[in-house]
Amino acid sequence: MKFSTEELIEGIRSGNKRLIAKAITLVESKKAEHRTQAEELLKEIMPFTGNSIRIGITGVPGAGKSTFIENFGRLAIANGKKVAVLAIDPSSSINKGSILGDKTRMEELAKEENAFIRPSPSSGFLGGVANTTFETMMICEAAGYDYILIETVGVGQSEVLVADITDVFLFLKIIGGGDELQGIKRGIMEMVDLIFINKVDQDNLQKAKNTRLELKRALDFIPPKEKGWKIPVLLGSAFYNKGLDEVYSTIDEFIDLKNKTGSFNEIRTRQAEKRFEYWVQEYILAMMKRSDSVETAYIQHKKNASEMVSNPSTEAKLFVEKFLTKD
Ligand SMILES: Nc1nc2c(ncn2[C@@H]2O[C@H](COP(=O)(O)OP(=O)(O)OP(=O)(O)O)[C@@H](O)[C@H]2O)c(=O)[nH]1
Ligand SMILES: [Mg+2]
Repeated sequence: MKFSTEELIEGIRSGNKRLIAKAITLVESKKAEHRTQAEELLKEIMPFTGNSIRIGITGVPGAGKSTFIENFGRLAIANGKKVAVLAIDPSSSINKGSILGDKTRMEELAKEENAFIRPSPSSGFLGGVANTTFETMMICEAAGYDYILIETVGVGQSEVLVADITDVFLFLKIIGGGDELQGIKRGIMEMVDLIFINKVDQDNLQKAKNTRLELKRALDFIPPKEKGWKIPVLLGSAFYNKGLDEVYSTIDEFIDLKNKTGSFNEIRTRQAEKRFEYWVQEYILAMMKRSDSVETAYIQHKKNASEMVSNPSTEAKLFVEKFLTKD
């Protein structure tokens, strides 16, 4: 990294987008020397983090997530806020490059001085890049962004990851996509705080209302995630900018409620604990693999596991016990 930690911090604090991007690239790196600098940087910016509203947006491919983010982001900016957009994209290593970059550039939002758009890491975390969206978010907060909007890409795993680092989880639904397909499974519904039925116009308004009714009935069977919060189902159009102001004010209400009950901080505490656990595993493995004999053993045990010489859990235990002895 040709920039010093001080230069990067100065850049972040002064809102220099080029240096913000450099800092993000640094925390995304798994190289040992980069990790050392990344931790230095994260330590220094810590006092300036925590002040944003973190929003996760999910929905099937084509539901309108990027379109929603573009227009919702512009609405927030019109309200005097600064907006950062991130994406979690476990499939990007397969698709070569980010979906945000390829499909929807969020051209209008990208023009805004008070917007920062970061496409997903160039190779998905499943391919070995660390899962660093949380750390990226810290950098954006230190740079003064008030709203962090995170688009999930790909179904399943990325949703859990996003729900684990956000304050609000928004589900974008389109009419007639088939409930199963759209994740109306208990799993997803239990993560959701707010539902927006998208692509609603005069022609399908009645259908949208019926869908809302069905959703509300389904939600009655799901234990509330947040005490005192009945998951709102809103209708509108991300593309034609309809109903987004209602989403905006509903999110405000939700955050107010969470602050009143104390769950806002409680949940963030638990999320930070999870991040700690994640990084303990990352660092233990990284440090162990620094030695050649450990690396060799790791490869051997992994091979044994993959060839089913013995159970993967057995191989994992054998590997760890070789280097970490009990007291
Ligand atoms: N008619 C109509 N079209 C919309 C609306 N919102 C989004 N679209 C269109 O739906 C298509 C998909 O929108 P995206 O915003 O790219 O959807 P996405 O959920 O981000 O898709 P992926 O990133 O591929 O998962 C685009 O052609 C949008 O213009 C809407 O409210 N009404
Ligand atoms: Mg998209």
